[in-house]
Amino acid sequence: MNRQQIDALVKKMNVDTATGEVDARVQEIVVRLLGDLFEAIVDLNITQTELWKGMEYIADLGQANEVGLLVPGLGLEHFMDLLEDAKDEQAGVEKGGTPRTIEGPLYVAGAPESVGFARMDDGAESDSVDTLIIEGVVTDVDGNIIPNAKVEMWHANGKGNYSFFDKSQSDFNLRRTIYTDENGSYKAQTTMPVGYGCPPNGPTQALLTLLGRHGQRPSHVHYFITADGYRKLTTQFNIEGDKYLWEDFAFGTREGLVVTAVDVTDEAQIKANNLNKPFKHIRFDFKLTRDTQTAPSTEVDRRRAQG
Ligand code: MBD
Ligand code: FE
Repeated sequence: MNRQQIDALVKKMNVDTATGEVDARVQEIVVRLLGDLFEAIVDLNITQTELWKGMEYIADLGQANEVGLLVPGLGLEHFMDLLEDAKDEQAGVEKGGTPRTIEGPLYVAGAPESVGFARMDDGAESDSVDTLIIEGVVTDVDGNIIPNAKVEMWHANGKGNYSFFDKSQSDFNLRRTIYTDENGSYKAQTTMPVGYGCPPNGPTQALLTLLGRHGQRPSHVHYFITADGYRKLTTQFNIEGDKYLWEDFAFGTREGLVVTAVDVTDEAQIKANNLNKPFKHIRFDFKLTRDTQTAPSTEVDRRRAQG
């Protein structure tokens, strides 16, 4: 069967059979994807057994709640970011903004809110994991400070696990919303994250393994930055020195999003931060692009956990 015959068949079965109201967009996408799939089945000689193994895989993926993990794992989420970058360029969005990168599957809405400063960790790892101070400013692309910007942060613990998904952690551990103060600054006291690894016995890792791939991410911290008059920024920083920094299975690491965690041993600085041991320090500033009539929306409507 050639593509023309395939398209005719898909149309006969899924367009001509419509007896109710049609969602034109859904129809357009389904018809296209079915045509592409049928064509791939022909080209690759995909057997009935292979088809059903694939369908069973999708079922398993949903049941394991790993759809949001496979999407970045296959590079689909990063691919969408690259397309958005190109759209921004085309639309003449101002240059110099902090790069976007993937949201990933582990955001939870409803984290505790504060202004200027938050402690993110519940103290459970105070003795086993380095303390980390993260601070920075939110500005426009010209460096003008943006007070009252909403800085949402989330990251893993010292085992690479995220609260809510890891029920051994307290509610909202390592998740906070900090509004920038009158100087456009935010500051967080937390613990050093360790890179995430896909559940070793889950369907995502099973497929990655068949592709000869690992399922590891470097140590990172996620952000949503929201401010009136600016475009919502979804991004993260990745920490220099991690073995997987440029081998992220989810392709989230980007130029401009790599930070160094600096060791601070100076007693005065330890005291100034109300700490009792050396800590690590990361500075991460944000430059937001102005929202305009022509700027593409950066809001993504997707299912997210509510804590
Ligand atoms: C993560 O922490 C993450 O950020 C992504 C993209 C995928 C899996 C776990
Ligand atoms: Fe993550």
